[in-house]
Amino acid sequence: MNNILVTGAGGQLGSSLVPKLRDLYGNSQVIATDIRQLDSEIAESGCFELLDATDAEAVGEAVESHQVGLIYHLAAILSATGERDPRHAWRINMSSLEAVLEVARHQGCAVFTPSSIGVFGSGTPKDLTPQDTVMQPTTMYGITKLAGELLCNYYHRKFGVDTRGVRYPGLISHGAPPGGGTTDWAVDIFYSAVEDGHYDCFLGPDTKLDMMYMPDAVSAAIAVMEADQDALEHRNAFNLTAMQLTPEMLSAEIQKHLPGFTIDYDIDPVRQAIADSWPDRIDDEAARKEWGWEPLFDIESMTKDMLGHLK
Ligand code: AKB
Repeated sequence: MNNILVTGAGGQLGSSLVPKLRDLYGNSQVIATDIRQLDSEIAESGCFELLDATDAEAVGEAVESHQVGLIYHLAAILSATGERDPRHAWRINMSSLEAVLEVARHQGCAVFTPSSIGVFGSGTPKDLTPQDTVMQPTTMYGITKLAGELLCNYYHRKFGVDTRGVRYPGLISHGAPPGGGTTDWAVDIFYSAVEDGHYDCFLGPDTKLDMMYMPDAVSAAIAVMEADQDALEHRNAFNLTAMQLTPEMLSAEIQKHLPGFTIDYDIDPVRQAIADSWPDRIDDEAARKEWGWEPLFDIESMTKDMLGHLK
């Protein structure tokens, strides 16, 4: 098998995906890359390289020298950070994807690119949001993710590149922290619960969003790339969800384990507006049908596991 290269390996998803890929395919088969030096296990358990994913020449050299056949392109600016500097978000998200796709086209690699529930916006049905529906994102992050889905479809149709991807909901994990997302509250709440017994949430108590526990997100990224090509109709933008959470629901679940835990609300209008523009619950039937997607974790099992790790 050809080797696998991961961009943004030190991020929230990459830091869980790389160890799993190394377990499955071997330490030396998985080349972890990031724009910054990592001092985590990822840098020590296999090959690690500094790589700016917006630099097509550097990506090309890394792919060629390591005989890479599959790129997991995870490097991206998330929704809340993207609103602070939208031009930067556009530049990083689009130029890195373009660089990776061009390299894949010339060197015959498959590409996994995570999209997001951030592609939805005003006019999208909020409950059981269909796979194919109105898409008018209001954030720069959502715009880049939607443009990315279309660009990946284009590279597949026009140049035959094997591009695939999923629309992730908010990801909950106890590894590397998320960096500047709107769904970060669902990670922060656990750390604050364990450290301080209290959390000040930046979204309102009833704000409902799709979420997923990291082990399911990692399995999905691997499963969609291993799926039979011929069975895939949607390729680059599979809706995926595992649970729908509000801050009130998750704090009640945490209180079952930590009865003294309290929550207050200190709403950030920017992130609240982003959350309000996203669906309450997306329909992931296409992923279930086309490549057998099925999450293992729900709110109860995820909360127990998270607290077990953090405590
Ligand atoms: C974010 O909040 O920006 C991300 C996402 C849902 O894509 N976690």
